Amino acid sequence: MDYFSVKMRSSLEENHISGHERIVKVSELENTINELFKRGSRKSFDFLNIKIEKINSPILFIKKTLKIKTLNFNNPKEANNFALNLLQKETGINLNTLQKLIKLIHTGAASGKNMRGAMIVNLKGERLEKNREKGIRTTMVDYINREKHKKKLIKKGFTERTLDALALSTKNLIYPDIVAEYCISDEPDYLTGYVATKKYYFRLTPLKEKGNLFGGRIYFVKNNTDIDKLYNYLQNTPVLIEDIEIG
Ligand code: PML
Repeated sequence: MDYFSVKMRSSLEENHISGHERIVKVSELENTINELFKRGSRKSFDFLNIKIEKINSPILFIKKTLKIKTLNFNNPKEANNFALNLLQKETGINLNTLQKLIKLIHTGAASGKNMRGAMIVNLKGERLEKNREKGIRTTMVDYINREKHKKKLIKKGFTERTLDALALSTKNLIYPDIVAEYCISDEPDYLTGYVATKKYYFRLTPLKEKGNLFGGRIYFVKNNTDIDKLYNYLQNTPVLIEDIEIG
């Protein structure tokens, strides 16, 4: 069966406003384009681009996402302490180094601005991304029957952001060299973030302070990770997920 990648991005005065992508069958193209247009035009824009490309490389079909576990805390400090201890256990990186990396995400990791993509950190705590302002973006991932999964998640109190972040982190964590991920949203009122491990997607609330405009992701990778292969996988390998696992 033929699948197409559909990517939308919009901007205003060259500042990014909105971006989203899907992988769909030809029969779903028209609805998807309309949906992405609606999404991209919710806020003022002076540029909106929708790119449609047939996928020619083999698609990796994944049966289930990481298992979702939701944990609530009294404040971001408590949630981040949980995240730090979990990451320390998963990566072996000392707490002090982890704390510094996480602080960067909360305060603007690209010279005081948000990085566009994720930071890559090896198990010695060293940053490996090719460009520290841009970072790396995971793309080419979606669900089969996205609408069905979206409805299921929303009914259970999750959000569309959960749906997208869960797909992205599932693609990340099935890659053998990625050990864990840390994420907070750059949306100032979206306080739920997550730590993903090989098995779980730990949703942590609140992981950031209300009103904070900063956000981003850190991918923790093994020390001998081949960076070119990692970039190629994250950006170019199409992944379709069949089902969602709620713990
Ligand atoms: C969740 O609700 O599960 C956390 C989603 C984090 C979204 C990060 C983003 O805005 O991209």
